[in-house]
Amino acid sequence: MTRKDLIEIIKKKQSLLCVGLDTDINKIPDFLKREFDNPVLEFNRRIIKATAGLAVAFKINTAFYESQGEKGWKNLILTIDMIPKDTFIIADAKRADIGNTSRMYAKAFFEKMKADAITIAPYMGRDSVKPFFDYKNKWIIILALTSNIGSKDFQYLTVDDKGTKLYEKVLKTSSKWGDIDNTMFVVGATHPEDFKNIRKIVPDHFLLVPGIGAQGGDLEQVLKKGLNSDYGLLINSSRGIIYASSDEEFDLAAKGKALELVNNIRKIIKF
Ligand code: OMP
Repeated sequence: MTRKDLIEIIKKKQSLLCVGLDTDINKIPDFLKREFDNPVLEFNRRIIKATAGLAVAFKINTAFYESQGEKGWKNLILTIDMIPKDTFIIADAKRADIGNTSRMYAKAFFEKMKADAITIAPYMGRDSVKPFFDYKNKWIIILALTSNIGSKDFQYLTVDDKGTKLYEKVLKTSSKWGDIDNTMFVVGATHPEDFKNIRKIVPDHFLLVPGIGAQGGDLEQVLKKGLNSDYGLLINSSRGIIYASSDEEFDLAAKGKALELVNNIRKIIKF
């Protein structure tokens, strides 16, 4: 998907929402497990159907599928097949390795799985990310400032005598590896105070922002400080949407939560 296509979808749906399909077999409604051979796929089917009109993107965290072995991997591919074409698909796999291996990861997620984007850990540097850029109209989403408490362990450490923080260095260096048409950055909504600074370093890139909902991130501050002239933000919520209810109408409850988030976005942005 191109940047132009993504912006068109944002305008059409009047939304920045990314729904996270972090589908945990232990958290889905019991009735699905009683009534369906493949309850995970049925859960995803209903969540996708209920929220696709509001979701610009779906983010599939591969851990929830890989943990289920062969069936999980199949469900990952079958889930992607169910997602409507006018939606950006993110494989949240947090990969990157020596170039020879990254080429195989790129093939797995961009060719076999047909994701539009993959999340990437930048620790191994340029050559570990380069193979992902060989795919036209595919996106690399680089971890910059993550939403978790442990983000403070390394990401705020200073790396030179000018006081540059590690996450700033990641943004400055890796933004030159690709361009605004194929690179995004992960910035957690739990760090609203850093968005202004991040926008000084990468004013034009899209940011994938997890941490809204279950992790308590600040949506209003993220929007006020993080928006750019092309919107430039995808706001992810996983548990806060997909586990809104465990009764038979869980999909309607998920749609309600998605709409609540989208309405909060629409209060601040005029599409
Ligand atoms: P919820 O907290 O349930 O909304 O889920 C957040 C999702 O975003 C999970 O799939 C996480 O793995 C992912 N995530 C973070 O929570 N924090 C980050 O810094 C980065 C990600 C990510 O790359 O998506």
